[in-house]
Amino acid sequence: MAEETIFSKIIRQEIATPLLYQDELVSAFRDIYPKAPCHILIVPNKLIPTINDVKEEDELTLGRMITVAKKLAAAEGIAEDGYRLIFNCNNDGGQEVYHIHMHLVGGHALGPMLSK
Ligand code: DGP
Repeated sequence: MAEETIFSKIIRQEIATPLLYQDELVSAFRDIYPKAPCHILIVPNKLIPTINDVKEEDELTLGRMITVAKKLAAAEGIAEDGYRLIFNCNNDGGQEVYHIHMHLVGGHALGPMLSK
């Protein structure tokens, strides 16, 4: 059994992080350490520790994460200028919270995709 993270508590609203979106599959809330003017995390309600743990049965949830990202980008007013969607996986990918999440970042030009 994978261990729950702080994200499960946010999803269940056991801690007071405002939700920007929630449905039966996914939730979204602002990143606590924003790396850009807009930095939102879109997470499956179900605990999936890493992208390596994704199963075919999760495809609907993963697709929903993208359609929710699209809607939130429009709501944030950054859709036309553009934004970036990021999944980090495990140590080399820089993953810190082991409950998969898609970062929606934008609000200014983000520059090169990777930097060290
Ligand atoms: P990653 O490195 O991809 O695992 O990103 C984890 C992100 O989660 C990081 O940008 C900071 C954010 N984060 C960690 N703890 C919390 C929290 O308690 N609340 C919120 N809103 N964001 C958090």
